Amino acid sequence: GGNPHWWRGGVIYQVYPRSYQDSSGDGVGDLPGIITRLDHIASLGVDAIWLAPFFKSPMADMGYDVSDYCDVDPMFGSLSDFDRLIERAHELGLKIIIDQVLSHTSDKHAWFKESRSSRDNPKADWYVWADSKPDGTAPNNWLSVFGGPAWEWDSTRKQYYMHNFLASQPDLNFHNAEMEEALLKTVRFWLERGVDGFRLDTVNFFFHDAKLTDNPPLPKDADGDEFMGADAPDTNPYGFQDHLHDKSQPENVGFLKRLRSLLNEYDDRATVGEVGDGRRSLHTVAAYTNGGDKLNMCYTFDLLGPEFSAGHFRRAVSNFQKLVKDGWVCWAFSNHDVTRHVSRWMQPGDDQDHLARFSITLLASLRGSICLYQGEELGLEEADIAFEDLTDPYGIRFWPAFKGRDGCRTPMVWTRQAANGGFSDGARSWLPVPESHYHRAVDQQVHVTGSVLNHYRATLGFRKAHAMLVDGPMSFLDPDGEVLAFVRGEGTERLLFVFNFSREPAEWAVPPALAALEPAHMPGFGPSFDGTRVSLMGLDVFCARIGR
Ligand code: TEU
Repeated sequence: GGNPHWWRGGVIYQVYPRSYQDSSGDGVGDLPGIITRLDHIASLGVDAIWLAPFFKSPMADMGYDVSDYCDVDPMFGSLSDFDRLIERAHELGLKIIIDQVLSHTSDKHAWFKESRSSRDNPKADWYVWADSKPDGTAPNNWLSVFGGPAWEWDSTRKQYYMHNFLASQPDLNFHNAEMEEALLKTVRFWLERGVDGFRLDTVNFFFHDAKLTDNPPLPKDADGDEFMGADAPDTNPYGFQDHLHDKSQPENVGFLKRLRSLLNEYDDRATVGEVGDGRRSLHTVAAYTNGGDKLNMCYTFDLLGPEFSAGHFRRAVSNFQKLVKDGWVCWAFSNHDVTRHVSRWMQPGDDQDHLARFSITLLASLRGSICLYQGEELGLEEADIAFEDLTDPYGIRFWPAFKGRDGCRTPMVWTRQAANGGFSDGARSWLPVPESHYHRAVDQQVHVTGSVLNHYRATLGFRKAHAMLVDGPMSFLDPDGEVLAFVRGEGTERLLFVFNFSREPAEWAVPPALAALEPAHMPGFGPSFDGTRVSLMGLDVFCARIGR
């Protein structure tokens, strides 16, 4: 018997298969390569791995354009490689979560080929087709996240089809029950293969407004729950645009319930949805996770943006607590879509390793599950990629205003002295390994006390050893200020955390109610405590057990 709640408060490690380990020498990572690196992942003390897409795909959006949901792209290996990966991961006590890109397919998917062939084929309604306006223009003003209109003209059907992302990623029509059935069958395929759960891509984009209503211009600063995007220009690195296709349709909830029933036929499976829209994102998380009959948890982009301040974290986390009742959130600071967090948050004069240690200590103290992105355990910074080397269509389109997402997708660095940092022994890796990453390779850190890598292990170990960090309540002690102080846990099991976000030293007075503090040693941090006051350096952390 397993633990049905393994996901709740768990630590998920995201692997980007293209960039983890190449075993074939073609310069692209693959599943057999990942298998050889599972020991590294297990040594971090994480609970699960999220594998970004490895399905058959023309790779127009690096695998987020799937042409066959039930097969592995030959670039990444085979289904039997996948079976071996799951088996080995399970032996090591690691769960495997795979990425399901259900909102859209590739235009090379057999379903779309059929759908676009005529207006009356059996799959004619599986995608979102619409006639032009009488003047020949697109059906409405919806825009694609990746720029331009959300509509593409098809000369065979003489109709437009909708796409929230690239034109080569046509949107599936969730209003079609047969399509939904077919999609759920592909999900079952992976459940049968033994996956422990799913990361659901763009989960708030599944249904579209069937009336195809024009979007009004987005109001600026509409409500206090917006952390990002409120001052968005027409296009920004996070993809928010005026007239963005209206998402979070109410019908989504019904689909998520059907998906949950499917998962409930199997033991201990879980879902984490990606809510990729900053506007009202926490309301969406609440709608999708409260009640225990839809998604297990969601992640948002609230902590994946440029803001790094006590106020921002206090607001984001306490808004979540207000809205998300019995639902659950999964916090992340980095992923394959955003600038790596040390680069996002670094200020002149900051020590990169120290910022990396501060960040994971913060992340590991939060209520919710947490998600790490490969390479952050080495303190890797965003790579600067030359325009000639770009592969991300989103970056190629908006360069130089937005340089795209290649900078966080460069290969893992394993061995300082090896070609391509040990990622590939081929002549050339698909993205270059940045010169500045070599000295952070795993082999350079693994035996060094206090390295970022060992700090990650220690911090995740600390989280695991303190049950209240995994699932206990969280309460903030100050309404504002650059020091973020909170208590985790209740009764006799309580921990106090004090984070100084400022680069200047700070003093924090312990509230009289918190008696008998017993400081916990936090390696890498050096606050002093005289019984009533905590003196912190810039970017310092204090942690203490609270006595009775
Ligand atoms: O991302 C959805 C999403 O919201 C992103 O467009 C995000 O806003 C942007 O990447 C921030 O820079 C998912 C995947 O994570 C992403 O890699 C895919 O490109 C996208 O869906 C389309 O499938």
